[in-house]
Amino acid sequence: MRNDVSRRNFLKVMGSASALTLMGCGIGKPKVKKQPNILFIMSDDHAYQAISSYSDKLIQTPHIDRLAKEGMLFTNACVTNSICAPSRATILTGKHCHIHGKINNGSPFDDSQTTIMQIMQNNGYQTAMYGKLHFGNNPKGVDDFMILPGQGNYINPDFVTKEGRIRKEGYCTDIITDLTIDWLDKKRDKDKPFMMMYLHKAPHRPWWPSPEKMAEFVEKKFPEPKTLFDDYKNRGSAAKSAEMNLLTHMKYGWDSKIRLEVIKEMSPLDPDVPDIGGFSGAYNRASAEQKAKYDPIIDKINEDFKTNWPKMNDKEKMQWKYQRYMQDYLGCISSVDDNVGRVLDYLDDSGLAENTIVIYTSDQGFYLGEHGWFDKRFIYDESFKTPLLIRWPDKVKPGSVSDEMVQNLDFAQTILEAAGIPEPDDMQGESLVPLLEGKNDKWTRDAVYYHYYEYPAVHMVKRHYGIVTKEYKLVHFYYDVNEWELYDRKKDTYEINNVYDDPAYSEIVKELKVKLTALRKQYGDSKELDQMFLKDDLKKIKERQKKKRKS
Ligand code: SGN
Ligand code: CA
Repeated sequence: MRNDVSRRNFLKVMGSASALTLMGCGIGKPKVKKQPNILFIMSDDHAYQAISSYSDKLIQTPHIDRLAKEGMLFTNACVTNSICAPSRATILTGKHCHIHGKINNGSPFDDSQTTIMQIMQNNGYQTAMYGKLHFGNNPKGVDDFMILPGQGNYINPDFVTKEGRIRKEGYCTDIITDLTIDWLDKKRDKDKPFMMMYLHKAPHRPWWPSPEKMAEFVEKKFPEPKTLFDDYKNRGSAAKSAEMNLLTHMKYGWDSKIRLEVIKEMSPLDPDVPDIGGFSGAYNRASAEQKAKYDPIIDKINEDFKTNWPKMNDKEKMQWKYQRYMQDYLGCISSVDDNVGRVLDYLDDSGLAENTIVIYTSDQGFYLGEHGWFDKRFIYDESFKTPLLIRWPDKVKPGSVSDEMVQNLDFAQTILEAAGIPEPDDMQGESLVPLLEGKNDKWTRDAVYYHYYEYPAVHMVKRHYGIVTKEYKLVHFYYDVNEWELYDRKKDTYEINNVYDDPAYSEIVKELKVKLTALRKQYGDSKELDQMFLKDDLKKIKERQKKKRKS
C-alpha cells in the first residue's frame, strides 16, 4: 500500500465539505476550488491493440487518442480478473474479487457492498450510469440510470430505467451517447459536481457494427498478429484446452454473419462448429428499414463464403475468419471512437472540459487473433492488460505516458482522491493521483495480483492466479490441473515460451513465489477461499444442469 499515510490522513481530516474550500493566499475571500467532475468512459472488451495511441496497425481512433495527447496513457494497466462483471465490481468497490464476492459473471452482485457511486453521491456529487452494467441488479448510489439488461443488444436495445423497461430505436453505441449527452446537458443538477459512468456495450460479441460501419469495414483487410497460428507448444495444458480459437470455436452465423439457410445448404461445414439459430437473434431485432441497410452487405459476405470457403485449406479458413472478425470488431470500435468524440466535443462546447476528469478504459482486454484466439479470461497480456487513458486539465501533463503496474482496482481511490473525498479503509487499491501529477517517486507498487475463476464454463479457461511485474509473470493453474508457468516479459513479449522449468530462472521462480504468497496474504486471498468458491460454483453448475435436464 502507499506509504503516504500523512497525505491520506490529511484528506480524511479535511473531509469532503472542507475539501471544497482550499484557502487562498490570505487576502480577501478564501479561494474556492471546485471539485472536478468525473466522466468515466468504459467500453466492453476493447483491446488496447485497437486504439491508435497504443498501436496504429489495426485502426485509427483519433477521438480516444485525444485523451492520450491531452492527458496520460498507461501502458501497463491491467485488471484483477479478466471478465466483465467481476471487473466492474472491482472498479466500483476498489476490492479484489474474492473480497467483493463477484468472482464470475454468474450470480448477481452483492449490493450490500459499498460502491464508489454511493460514496460520491453521499458526498454531494450528482451521479448517473448509462449503458452496460451486467450485474443482475440495478445500480445503487446513482441519481439516474439507464442500463442494458444483461449483455444488452446492438440493434434497438432495451434499457432498464428507474421507471421500468423501455426500448430505444437505433444503434446501441449512438443511443448510449445520446442519452449521456442529454443527461449532462439537461437532466443533472448543475449546482453539483457530477460523476457519470458512460458504459458501452460495444465491441462485445457478437460484434455488430452499424450498417454504415459494416459497409466501410467489410472492404478492409487487416494485418495478422504474429501468433495467429500458435500451436501452444512450450506451455501447459490451459492454453491448449481453451475453447476460443478462431478456426475451431468461432461460429459461422453468430460471429461471421453467415445466414442460417447458407449454413444449412453447405452443411456439414468443416470444421463443425455448432451454431443453432445463426445470427438471427441479433439480426431479427432490426426493423425492415434497418435490415434493408444491412442486407446487401451481409449478402456479399455470404456469397463470398459460399464461393470460396469450400476451396480453402485450414490456414486460409483461419485467415478468412480472422478478417471477418476484425471487420466487425473494428467497425464497432470506430463507432465508439466517433461517439467518444461527440462527448468530448460536448464537454468543450459547454465549457465543462476544463474541470472534468475524463477516464477511458475497458472492463478488460481482448484477443484479436493473438494465440489464434478471440475472448479474454487469461492472464496473458492481451486480455490481462486493459486500455487506460486519463485527461485531467492542469494536473496531468499532456502527452505523458506511465508504464507502472496499475490496475482497475485503483480507479475508485483515484477518483476519491481527485475529488478530495476520504477513501474507506477497506479499499485495496492505490490512488493513481501521484502518477497523474508526475510524482513517480511516491509510487511504490512493483507487482500486481490476478485471479480468474470462471471454469468450467464457456471458453473453458482454467482457474488460475498469478503475480505480474514489469519483468515477469508467474501463474498457477489449479482445480483440475496443478501447473505453473513463468514468462519473461522483456525477452518473450508474445508469451509463447514458458520458462518455469528452465534452470536459468530457478531463482526468479523462488523469489516470485515468495512475493506471490505475500500478495495473496496482503489482499486476503487463500487456498481456503479458492476451495470455498470452487465448491460453491460446482454446486451451482450441478443445479443448472439439473434444471436444464428437467426442462
Ligand atoms: C457471452 C459470450 C462469450 C463471452 C461472455 C462473457 N458468448 O457468453 O463469448 O466470453 O459473454 O463476456 S455469446 O455467444 O453470448 O456472445 S463478458 O464481457 O460479459 O464477460
Ligand atoms: Ca467484457
